Amino acid sequence: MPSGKLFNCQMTSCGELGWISDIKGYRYSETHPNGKSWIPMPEMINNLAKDLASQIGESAYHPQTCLINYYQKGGKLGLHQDNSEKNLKPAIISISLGDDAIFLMGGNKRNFPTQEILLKSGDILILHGNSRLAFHGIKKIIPGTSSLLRNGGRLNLTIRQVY
Ligand code: MD6
Ligand code: FE
Repeated sequence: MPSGKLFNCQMTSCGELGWISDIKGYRYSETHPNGKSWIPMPEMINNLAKDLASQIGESAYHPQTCLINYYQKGGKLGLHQDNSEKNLKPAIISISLGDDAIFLMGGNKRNFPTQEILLKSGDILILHGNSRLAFHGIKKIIPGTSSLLRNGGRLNLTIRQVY
């Protein structure tokens, strides 16, 4: 994180861009910090995202990157707003896999009340329209609630159109 602290989850990306974070801040980059291109976004993820976007009226959606978060026991993600995208209009589409998580859904200001939402493996959550810039986070992971992932934990895929 820009503060120098580490995230309480592991992150990488696939697609033409990837989301990175360091002392200089949060941004999208065409390359991994190791200098290599990100691996391509799997066609199945790309097609699923376009199909979901069209169901919420975003028929021109271009999935440019998928941020991959992996949480193990004790993993969490503080309340944040997804605002590193150059174009803040397109939806962000999230797919949860593996262990259950308690997602916190807030409002458009950090101090607005939050609501807990249980996200289970296979759940899709979309931030769009008025909720696109809502504050949200992961309060906790509930270990041992899914046998999908061989080594346990929770994977979250968030598909984004950046430009
Ligand atoms: C997670 N998700 O579910 C974290 N961001 O692990 C997010 O931060 C998120 O689910 C934007 C849109 C949907 C999300
Ligand atoms: Fe987010």
